[in-house]
Amino acid sequence: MPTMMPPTLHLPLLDATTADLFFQRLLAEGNWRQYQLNLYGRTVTEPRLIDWAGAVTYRYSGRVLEPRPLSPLLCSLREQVERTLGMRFNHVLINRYRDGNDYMGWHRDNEPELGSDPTIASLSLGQARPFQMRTLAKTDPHEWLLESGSLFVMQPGCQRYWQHQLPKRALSRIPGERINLTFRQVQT
Ligand SMILES: O=C(O)CCC(=O)C(=O)O
Repeated sequence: MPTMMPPTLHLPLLDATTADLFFQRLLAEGNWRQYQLNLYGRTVTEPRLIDWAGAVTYRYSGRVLEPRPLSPLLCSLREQVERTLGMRFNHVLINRYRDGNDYMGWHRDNEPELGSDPTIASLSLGQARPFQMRTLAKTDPHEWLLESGSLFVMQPGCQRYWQHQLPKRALSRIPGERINLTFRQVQT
């Protein structure tokens, strides 16, 4: 068992009706793409769709995310997150998981552009999904259920000493769709 907890915050940000409204509007306005990844010489299709927006270029997972303006909807979400945390973010990466078959495996958000020890604020909309963190020594994971409208904050220390994942789950347990927005501050 891990002997400590990662430095995180988990709080409700939007009520269920507002979260559903934002979810439906983001589904409709997103510029959703499913990418191919080169994994140890094999081409694999990423098990989720992505979109993004931000003021600066962000090199993420082997690709270059060019600057794109935030829509009024994304600006409004960012403002609520920034006001709640008293922090600024200049990039949002948006992941869309169509059901329990879509996932994101163990990783850290440790691209050099994020600085040495970033804070990442993660807003969940739609289907509730478990989210896990484990130490770099791969100890037993801690798990949270990320409900629609909740904000999960990975504070400094999380990307340095911990990995996180959104695990795959049986369709019978996770039949619905989820959108996750991670607000980041990319260094310029
Ligand atoms: O969808 C999630 O909650 C996790 C997203 C994530 O791990 C990431 O964007 O790095």
